[in-house]
Amino acid sequence: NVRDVLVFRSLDAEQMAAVIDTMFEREVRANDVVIRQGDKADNFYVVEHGTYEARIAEDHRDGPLVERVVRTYAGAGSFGELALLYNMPRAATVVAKTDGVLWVMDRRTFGRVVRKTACDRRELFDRLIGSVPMLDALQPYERMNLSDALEPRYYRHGELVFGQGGPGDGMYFVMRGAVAVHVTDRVGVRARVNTVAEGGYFGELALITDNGRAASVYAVGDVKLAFLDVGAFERLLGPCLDIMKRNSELYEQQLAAAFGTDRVP
Ligand code: 1OR
Repeated sequence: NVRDVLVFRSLDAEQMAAVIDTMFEREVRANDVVIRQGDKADNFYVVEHGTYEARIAEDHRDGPLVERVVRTYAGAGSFGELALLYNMPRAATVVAKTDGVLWVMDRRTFGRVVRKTACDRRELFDRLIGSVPMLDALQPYERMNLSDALEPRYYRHGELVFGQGGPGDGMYFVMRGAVAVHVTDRVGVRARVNTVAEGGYFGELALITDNGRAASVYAVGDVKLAFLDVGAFERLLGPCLDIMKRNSELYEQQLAAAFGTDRVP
């Protein structure tokens, strides 16, 4: 569970070992309030067992204070990073819905080991995330989680990013340079069907359709990509699925333009 924590993704193996070493277990009972909105932050929590609810109290000027459930953690996930990363009061209340077990990291260790690398990574991907129109579908908090999960990857001109027919292990965003998309049809005719430039994305289709890669992708110039693995894709990009599906309808037209409508692979 600790290894799946998004905010730990930026740590190297040594830092990861140090993190695991300092964490301790805490048992909780159903209805325990683990975090109270507005409080000063003490700990960061990783779910080992149990179900937890994050709720945000909203001010309605006249009516009563209404608490809205914004997120449920069922046996997995982590919470309490926000206030520690940005030195703010707790943004939400987190309550245990069942008995459970949490892994706890205290504020000092979080500050010492996690904060700097996690903030650097968020900064690294901030501009990218702001420049991809599809990601407007995410809330600010969801966008932050996305930057924890992204991983920079570098390619030289002409280098293969992935080959047609290969497995769909994740998707990519273009941070610098561009990529060329090539398709080979059944009789072996090969055509360049598309170019994806800065701010664009590719490799999502195999994740949506569960088929292999529909095309080969090559770097054009020196290229920097941000890779999102399929697990994080499924956890984080739900709100963008419809947009990706709609956009993928354009691929049919690109294929038709490259191969002719009667010979689409
Ligand atoms: P914290 O340290 O502020 C409360 O303590 C925790 O609840 C917070 O870190 C997050 O780990 C977690 N907005 C803010 N915090 C959230 C949210 C959230 N969901 C979970 N937490 N959302 C935005 C609501 C407008 C929900 C997004 C799905």
